[in-house]
Amino acid sequence: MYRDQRITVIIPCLNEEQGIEQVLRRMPGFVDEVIVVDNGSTDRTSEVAARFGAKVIREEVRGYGRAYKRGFARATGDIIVTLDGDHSYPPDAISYLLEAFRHLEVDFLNASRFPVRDPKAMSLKHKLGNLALSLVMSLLYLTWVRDSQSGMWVLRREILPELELTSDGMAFSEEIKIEAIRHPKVRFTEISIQYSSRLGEIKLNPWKDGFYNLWFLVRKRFRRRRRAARALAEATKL
Ligand SMILES: Nc1nc2c(ncn2[C@@H]2O[C@H](COP(=O)(O)OP(=O)(O)OP(=O)(O)O)[C@@H](O)[C@H]2O)c(=O)[nH]1
Ligand SMILES: [Mg+2]
Repeated sequence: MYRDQRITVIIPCLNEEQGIEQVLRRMPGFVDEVIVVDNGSTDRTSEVAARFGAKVIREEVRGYGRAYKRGFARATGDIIVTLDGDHSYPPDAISYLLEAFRHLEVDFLNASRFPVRDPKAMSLKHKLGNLALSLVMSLLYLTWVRDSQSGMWVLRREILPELELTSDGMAFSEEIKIEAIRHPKVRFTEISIQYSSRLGEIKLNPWKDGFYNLWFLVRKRFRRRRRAARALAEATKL
């Protein structure tokens, strides 16, 4: 419990036996529920996560978005906090994020990895890719988002049914932010955290995921519009 709110932490994992142990070791005591979504790992991720007190659920179909959707369906807390299983996001920043979430009176808080202080944490290629994606997203959706690809968020569980989450892959991270930004009743903001280099092997495919995420941003922006335009055309037909 954190200030009368039940806290659920959700961690999607694909072969993160090294990272998940460190993440769970550093999990603050006030967290009520830790859900590790094992996305078909072939290593000891599930055993390690269970040994360190997490509720382990499996999602056999691969995909970052798939894993989150499975985890969200099982979460019971009032507030959900997310992070990767690779120990790149700081579990000890959870109290700081929850305090900011409360003080800023928001429903969705994005933890930005920028500015990156540890030079080893992110390659120049990833920095530029992240910058490009965040710039495009900010322009398309008319809200300044410094880190559209961050995997650490704090959100109120009750907003989830309001969000239209279609992506099963890496684009899920930007999609959940877009949905939060566009929803008239969801208050969105962003603050910085410290990002470190991951443990274990990277699962992201930088070029493929990067270009796909760019395409997804644009498609989502105009698809809705087309639907809205069609609805307007229908409505004005008479
Ligand atoms: N890419 C990918 N990640 C998955 C999948 N299922 C779960 N994950 C987890 O989602 C998190 C994000 O993947 P990462 O490889 O860390 O991607 P990233 O954070 O963009 O890249 P890093 O900067 O290397 O951490 C990790 O905890 C993965 O284990 C999946 O099907 N694909
Ligand atoms: Mg990661």
